[in-house]
Amino acid sequence: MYRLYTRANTGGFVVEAAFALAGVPFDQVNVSMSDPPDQAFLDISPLNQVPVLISPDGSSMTESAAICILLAERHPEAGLAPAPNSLGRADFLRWMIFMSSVIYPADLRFYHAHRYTADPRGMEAVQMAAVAEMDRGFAVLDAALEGQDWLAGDRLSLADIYLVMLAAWHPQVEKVPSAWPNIERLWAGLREHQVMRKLNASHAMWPA
Ligand SMILES: N[C@@H](CCC(=O)N[C@@H](CS)C(=O)NCC(=O)O)C(=O)O
Repeated sequence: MYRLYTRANTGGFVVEAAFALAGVPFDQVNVSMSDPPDQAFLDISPLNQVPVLISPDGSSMTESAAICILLAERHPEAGLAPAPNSLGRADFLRWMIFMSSVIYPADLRFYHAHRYTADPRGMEAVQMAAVAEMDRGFAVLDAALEGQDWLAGDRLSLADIYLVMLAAWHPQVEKVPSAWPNIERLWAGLREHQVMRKLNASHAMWPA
């Protein structure tokens, strides 16, 4: 059985969604932010971050996008991602990496600004630049969704859920509908999705 180290309102959200959509059982371990960090957890997550996936063979991995791609690959029957060699595959890989390497780190710079400057007076500037970078990324994704129901391929994939997760973390979330209407359209649909509703009940990513 898989084990997932996760926490409410974190990148564990999209991985939990993957398991739920695939109907794959997993052992959920809710990790609290501990200070100092727990050594046993650092052994599997050197940066003390969730999510962490432990596979049935005992191996562990971090990185939300990589975990999503792996689960989609291991459970192809669930259609968590466009199939390899299908038309949407390149978009799926492209946008998963884009989101995890451009927008997610900008969230970290906003929410952990003290890590990104040695000058406490610089924190506000770090946060402002982080929001600007998020906004640049969301504009690219909104344009990619123009005239399309889904970010990759012709059906819901983990890329769409990843995007909605990041949108929900935007520190100025109220601007999403007017700034990025295509993202808002996608999100509006997913708010009604049974699996998302159930997950949101425990993660409280957005108002129910
Ligand atoms: N690149 C990692 C980032 C994971 C990450 O930053 N997780 C956050 C929660 S959303 C965390 O555990 N933060 C605690 C910390 O950085 O101290 C991924 O995509 O999984």
